Amino acid sequence: MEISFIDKRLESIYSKVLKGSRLSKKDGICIYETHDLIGLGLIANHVRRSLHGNKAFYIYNQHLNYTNICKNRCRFCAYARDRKEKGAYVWSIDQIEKRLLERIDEPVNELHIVGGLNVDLSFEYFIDLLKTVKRVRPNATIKAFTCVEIDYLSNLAGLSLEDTIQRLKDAGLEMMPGGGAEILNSRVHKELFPKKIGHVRWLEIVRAVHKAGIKTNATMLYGHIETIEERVDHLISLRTLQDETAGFSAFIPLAFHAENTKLSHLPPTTAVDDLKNVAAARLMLDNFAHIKAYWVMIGEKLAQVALSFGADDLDGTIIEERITHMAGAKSAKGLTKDQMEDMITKAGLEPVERDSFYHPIK
Ligand code: V47
Ligand code: SF4
Repeated sequence: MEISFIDKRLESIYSKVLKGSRLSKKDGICIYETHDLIGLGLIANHVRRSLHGNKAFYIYNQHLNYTNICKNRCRFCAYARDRKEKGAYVWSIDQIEKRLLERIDEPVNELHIVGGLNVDLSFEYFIDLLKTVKRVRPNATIKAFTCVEIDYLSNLAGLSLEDTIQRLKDAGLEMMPGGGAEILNSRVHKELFPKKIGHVRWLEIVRAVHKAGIKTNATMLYGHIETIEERVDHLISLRTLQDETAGFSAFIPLAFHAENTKLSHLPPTTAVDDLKNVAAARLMLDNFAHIKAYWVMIGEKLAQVALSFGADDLDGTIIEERITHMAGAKSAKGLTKDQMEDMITKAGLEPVERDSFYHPIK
């Protein structure tokens, strides 16, 4: 397809994409700098269509955030609380079971389980949590814990990383979400989340998890203090690790929400930046099969548009999102299957309900 670009720099990016050549750091920076949004979208959509044709995926999932008590207190987080602070909570295993049973008649396919680093919880709590979820919902995939939690659990249990992962896997862990990466860079780490593991450890844990046969997602939290160069470096770090392990399933750009955080003076991300992040991911991450437009963070309407800017997946129904809503997200807390399908159909695409591993649900 001939494209007449307003920004002529996109011509060489398009010709690399057509030849299947890998984009460079300079190309990545150009993707973020360009004002030719439609030209960029056409290139990203070309890649998206060559990988997935007319299909757009979604999943029937449920989020469970077992505690918001967290010792890390990252500056961008509105969700975490100290133990005695108003609004702090931790769910007992019985409460988790009750939450699962409340929705047992719904066709939930995946349970997305993450929480804060709560020093009152024992390693056995996590094993019990996984076993309980598997018992109550044997047919749903357990996608649980970020690398931050895995690092914490390994210290808590006094076990090696490999043994920790194996114990969790034996108890029912099947996949891991992509959170906790934020921006893989020491400057931003020091400024925004100094108590949390840094990028070297994050990548080390992902490598070990992939080696243990567990697929994970990857994310990037953008729209705070990071530079364009740091975003591109982040994407290239993920791409390099994916070359080595092939263990990443999807990438999800996460738009920063500032309300109720230590960075509440920062403006929200713009629609243009949100779409550029989706397109940049699709173009730079040539070895990732899936890019998600996370409607919770960019809103339902823009997520629908993002399906034409490189995204092939809208994540899921979710039901009860907490982390972004505590930081001021105005999107719904959950969507129905009909709403997800309607968004996709009205974008001219074919909705495919999937499981955690992108197998279509019959
Ligand atoms: O790790 C925290 C981010 C992540 C804020 O893998 C914030 O399928 C915006 O990782 N504004 C958790 N973002 C969410 C996450 C995720 C979501 C959906 C799907 C998947 C998946 C993973 O949310 C955290 C952090 O990076 N976050 N605070 C905030 N104020
Ligand atoms: Fe804790 Fe995660 Fe919030 Fe950081 S982002 S304070 S690790 S819950």
